[in-house]
Amino acid sequence: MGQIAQIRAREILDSQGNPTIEVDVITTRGILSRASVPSGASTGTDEAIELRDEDQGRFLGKGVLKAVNNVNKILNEELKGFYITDQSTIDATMIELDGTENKSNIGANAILAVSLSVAKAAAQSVGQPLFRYIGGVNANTLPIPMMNIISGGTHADNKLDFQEFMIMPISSASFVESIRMGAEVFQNLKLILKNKGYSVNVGDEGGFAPDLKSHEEAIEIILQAIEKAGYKPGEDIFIALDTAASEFYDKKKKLYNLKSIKKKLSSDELIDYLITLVNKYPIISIEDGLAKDDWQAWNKLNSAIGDKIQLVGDDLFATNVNRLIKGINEYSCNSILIKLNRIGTLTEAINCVNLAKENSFTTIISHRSGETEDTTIAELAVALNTGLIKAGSVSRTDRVCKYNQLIRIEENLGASARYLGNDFKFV
Ligand code: 2PG
Ligand code: MG
Repeated sequence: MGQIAQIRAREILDSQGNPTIEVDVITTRGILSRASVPSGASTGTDEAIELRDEDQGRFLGKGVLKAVNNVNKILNEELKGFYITDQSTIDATMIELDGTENKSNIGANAILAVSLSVAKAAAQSVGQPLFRYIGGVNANTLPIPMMNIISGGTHADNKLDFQEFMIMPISSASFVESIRMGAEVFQNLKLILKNKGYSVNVGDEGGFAPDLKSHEEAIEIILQAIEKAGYKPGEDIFIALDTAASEFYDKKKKLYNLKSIKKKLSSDELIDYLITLVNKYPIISIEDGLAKDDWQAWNKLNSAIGDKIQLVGDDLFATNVNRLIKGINEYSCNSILIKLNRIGTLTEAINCVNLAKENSFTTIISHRSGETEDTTIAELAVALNTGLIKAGSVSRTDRVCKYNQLIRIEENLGASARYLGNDFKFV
């Protein structure tokens, strides 16, 4: 198989113009692999720490030279000689070397970049695609793409409180067809927005960020675009929201400050508002409908509509297993968003997905708002048969590179490929 001969890190740029870390792993058999890590807007208390230099003289303090140095000095020295396929031992060794709960010593960004690069080198060493190496013979499910085509919240400079308005193509028989459907809706949405005099500039995740007046208007415009593209909302294509409610939650007053409707809502009122939207529109999934510390309200929302639609914990769980266990025990929701950089190693991410699945949660592999050209999340979605991926809109290469890789994976799988589509639990 070969062993680790050298690990080499460098500082590169992410899609938002911020520095991030890239790692090359070279094996004793001459294999070279490369992985880089993303970065997001929301950060929580229970997640792995992205190590930044805090040197205001470089990249406004966001440099990652400390993390680079930790890879080149510590991890390179300590991991040399490990068998490249010994992923779980390598990940466990890095966790031990770091010695903290949240990977703040070496940096979760440094550790994750090595972890992913090791997996890629191992896959190459055994001559298998990454999804097959990680997932084994049963890895064959292509995920439903959750495409963010209108942005609001902290991701945009408009009045929408909710962060993401997504579409989920369901009725197609293949992933490649679902991407076509999504792209057709996107192009029609562009025409409709233009006709209405709205901006069609795209935001961080490649979706539009028009200055719409309300969440309802955003949803209705998307429904129009779906129809204009020749599809039936609620049959061919469904709507998913990421309200990212922690971002507009006033923790002290326990109120949700919704600027778009000029109202401060209690948890119960926000739940009612979400239920009204679900009853009115073909919404099949809501992510972070409530704030991450509003646990009781999560249980209320889940009890009310958790049997009908997918309720996703993103900031709620921060891809943290302990928080997930609490959510399972308290019946808080029915789905988890998996962000690799919030947990920090491939092994832990796989364990988190497995725990969620064992408890009948759906699992969504997710990008971050700051991405790179790395397409590991596409491979992982198929490897773990999650059936769902969130990778942004159908524009900007940092987003579409994930979808394009899934198109290639589907082609590679040939007749054994399966698209989750209508088998999605909440259709
Ligand atoms: C989210 C993510 C990705 P960020 O909230 O789900 O869309 O955003 O990476 O900025 O946290
Ligand atoms: Mg989110």
